[in-house]
Amino acid sequence: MISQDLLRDKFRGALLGCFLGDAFGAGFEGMHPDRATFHMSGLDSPSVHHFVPKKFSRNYTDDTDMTLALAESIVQTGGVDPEDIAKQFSLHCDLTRGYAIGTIKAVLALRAGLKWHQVARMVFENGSFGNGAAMRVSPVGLFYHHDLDKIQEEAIKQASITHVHPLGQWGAVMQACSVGLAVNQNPKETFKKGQMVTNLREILWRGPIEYMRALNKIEEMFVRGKKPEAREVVQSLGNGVEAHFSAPSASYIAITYSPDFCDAIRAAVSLGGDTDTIAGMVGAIVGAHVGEKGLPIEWVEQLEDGPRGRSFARSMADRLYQTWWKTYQSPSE
Ligand code: R7I
Ligand code: MG
Ligand code: MG
Repeated sequence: MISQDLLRDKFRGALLGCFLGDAFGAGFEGMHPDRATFHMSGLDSPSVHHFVPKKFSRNYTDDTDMTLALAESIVQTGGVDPEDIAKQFSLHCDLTRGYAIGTIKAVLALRAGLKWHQVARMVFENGSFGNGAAMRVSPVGLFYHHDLDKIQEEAIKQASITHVHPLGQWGAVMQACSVGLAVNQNPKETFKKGQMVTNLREILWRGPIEYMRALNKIEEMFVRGKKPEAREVVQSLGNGVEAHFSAPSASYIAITYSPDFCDAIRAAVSLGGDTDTIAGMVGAIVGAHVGEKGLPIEWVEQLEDGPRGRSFARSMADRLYQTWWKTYQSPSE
């Protein structure tokens, strides 16, 4: 049984972890894995473990922006309500923060008055398989951490506003389940790798085959034991903007490196490609494992702190935790 203090700290860890990974990763977007690896090399030694590289951007992008809007909606409605999420996206998404075309068009259409179920096929006729629904989904993993089946259902529901392609939706399921499973792990121990893969399999067999194939590859890498080079992880699992080429990489890196937050984020950035999103997803999973107390304070203090900056993200995590407590734990229930 997790204490209330620890659980609240885990909610904070996940949202700030997403923020950190997103901001840190944004400085390395689109890099080849060899170049990204070069930038990260040498920073894992104890004397420079918390060193903040110059290319570390302090500013969050769409990944954190949408995560906070989704969290706001769960707080407002006590669950996942697509109509309200669409309203929050419409009100809060700052489209200058590195959004991709599918989501930009969807948000603009919502602002123009279209309903939430009318906007997801405006750019891609089969729906987007981008990782936008996965990058923002950590609040769902936190809020339903006590029920993996519910995480699956609600992750898909929140995805369907912008991502109706099954690959886009199930990338969100994989990421949300990884966050939920991380909440339930002891922050003082490494992840129970075999257990994590088994639990993810129990959910992901229901979705597209790509995610089961990725889980097989993840398991093979665990069996081999030695941590592979970034280039090999990319060859095996991907580093792209597509949900199925990024959510599995994020889960793999988080499970492999947690509870060391700095090493996990550096390993994510070393993959190159969609670095803000993969590092943001890794940050959310590892943050849900170790809590804010397990995050490097030197890094957190660097983050922007404007109206929707790091203090806002921390208080959003607290409100999400309070909503969870009132919904599922309150003695008056
Ligand atoms: O998924 P989405 O919100 O993008 C998230 C990414 C993250 O890396 C963020 O950090 C930000 O940089 O953007 O936005 P979408 O436009 O729906 O999907 C992202 C991209 O995936 C698209 O712009 C396409 O390049 C690609 N994509 C597709 N390409 C061909 N056919 C997604 N769906 C399709 C498709 O059906
Ligand atoms: Mg981004
Ligand atoms: Mg990205």
